[in-house]
Amino acid sequence: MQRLVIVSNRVPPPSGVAAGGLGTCILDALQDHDAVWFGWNGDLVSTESEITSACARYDRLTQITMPLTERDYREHYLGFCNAALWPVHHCRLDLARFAPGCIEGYRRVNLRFAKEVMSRLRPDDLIWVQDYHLIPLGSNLRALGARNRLGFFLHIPFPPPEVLLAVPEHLWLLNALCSYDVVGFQTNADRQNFFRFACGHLDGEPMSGNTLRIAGRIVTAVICPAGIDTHSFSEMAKSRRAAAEIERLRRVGEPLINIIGVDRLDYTKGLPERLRSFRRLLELYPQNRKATTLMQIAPPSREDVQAYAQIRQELEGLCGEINGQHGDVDWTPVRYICRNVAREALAALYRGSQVGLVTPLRDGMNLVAKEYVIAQDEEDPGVLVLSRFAGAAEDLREALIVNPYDLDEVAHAIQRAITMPREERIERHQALAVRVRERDAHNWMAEFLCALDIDRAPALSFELASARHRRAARHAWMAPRPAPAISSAVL
Ligand code: GDG
Repeated sequence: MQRLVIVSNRVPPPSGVAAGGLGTCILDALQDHDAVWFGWNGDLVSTESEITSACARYDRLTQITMPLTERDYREHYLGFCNAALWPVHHCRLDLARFAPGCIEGYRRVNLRFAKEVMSRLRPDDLIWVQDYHLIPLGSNLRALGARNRLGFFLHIPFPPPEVLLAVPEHLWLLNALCSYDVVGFQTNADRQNFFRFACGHLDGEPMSGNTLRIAGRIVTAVICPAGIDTHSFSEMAKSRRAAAEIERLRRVGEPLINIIGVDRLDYTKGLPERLRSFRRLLELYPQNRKATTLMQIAPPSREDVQAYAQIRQELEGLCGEINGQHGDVDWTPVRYICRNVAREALAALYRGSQVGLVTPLRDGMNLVAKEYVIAQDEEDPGVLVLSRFAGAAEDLREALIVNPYDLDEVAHAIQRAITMPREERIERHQALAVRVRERDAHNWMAEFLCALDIDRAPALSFELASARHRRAARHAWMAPRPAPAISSAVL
């Protein structure tokens, strides 16, 4: 049987406890599929000779993982991936650091991963590489002799070419990206930027619709927005445990109105700007004092990168300032939680909050926006306030779309959300929920694999559509709602 082989930098435990969009999306999408997942296990060793791979089976998923060396972690993970590529892709050239030697670490880890994958590859395996950490993996596999179909998905934005040109060896990197058969992007804007780079700076030649001829090869560029497993998440939000959690919050919490933000602690997520907007809300609409609380959950990530330590300090300073300036003995305006919260609790918090505040300065997609929508009570839903710079804004047009840099605009939007009549909330929520269900994690995977597996695309579409029906049926007894719409792209 043909296998799906996924390769990502980090492989999270299948319990899905890690806070991060890539892990959430893949674990949700793989629920109905046999797959092999390669990647880093999160451990570090001192020397390359200590690296050995381990294989673990969990139901239908096989994970093959390896440690990195401390040097790999410094040069590849922190140095090139997170201090160079991440800021560049999020248009933060001011934060990008191109330390000498780091790109060598990136090449080294990609080659090692490629050799490990190659040693276990079967001729008909479909290979799907994930995200910016592993762009050269495909060309390494080709050089090692792989003839398999190779796909790559970019979870983060593809920046305008003018920005990407700042990366040393950008031509090598982008040529490597073009060695995949299929490259997937979150949004139309990302794909356009990719085409602009490939045609303007490489010798790419656009062909029909979504394909490109480059260096004698054909590359297909598809748009597959990442999503979540909407069934399980909505069940989680409606569970008795969630209801008890919401009840408990109501008892301990003084305010009537809750605003929620959930983000990895990352400078791309616009957290200081969000807090300043909340402070503007209290200044512009003082009736919210003692009536409204912003709960911000921000589990720390990449703490070894300097820019992340700085953003944490800034955020903590701002929380203290706002609470000191506006709080009272019986009211804490900002509740800030700087650690990982259980996914069930998150679902309950979303459901118990009247406003979902998702205001990144730039984001590939943003799954929190989708989780917030799906967790709502359909009869009395909350309102999503969403940054125009999140990939999710391309689809979720019925949210209140804001410019996160404009503090007053965000404050007015929060006030509008708080005072929005119930009929308008229901109308907006219904439209949003349809879109989130259509663009769920299963659809994300189905659309990509259909583009990748050209020979089996019709059969694969049928299998994936059947899996969706089975899943819908499995959940039907718990969810009195009609089964979700099945996108025509899958059928
Ligand atoms: C990348 C792209 C793209 C957060 N805090 C906790 C927690 N989370 C979960 C959320 C959500 C996920 O982490 C975050 O996903 P995002 O999509 O918002 O962001 P990134 O991690 O930056 O993900 C992004 C994504 O990949 C997928 O393609 O959307 O643009 O940057 O699922 O719920 N989960 C738990 N506790 C927390 O405290 N359990």
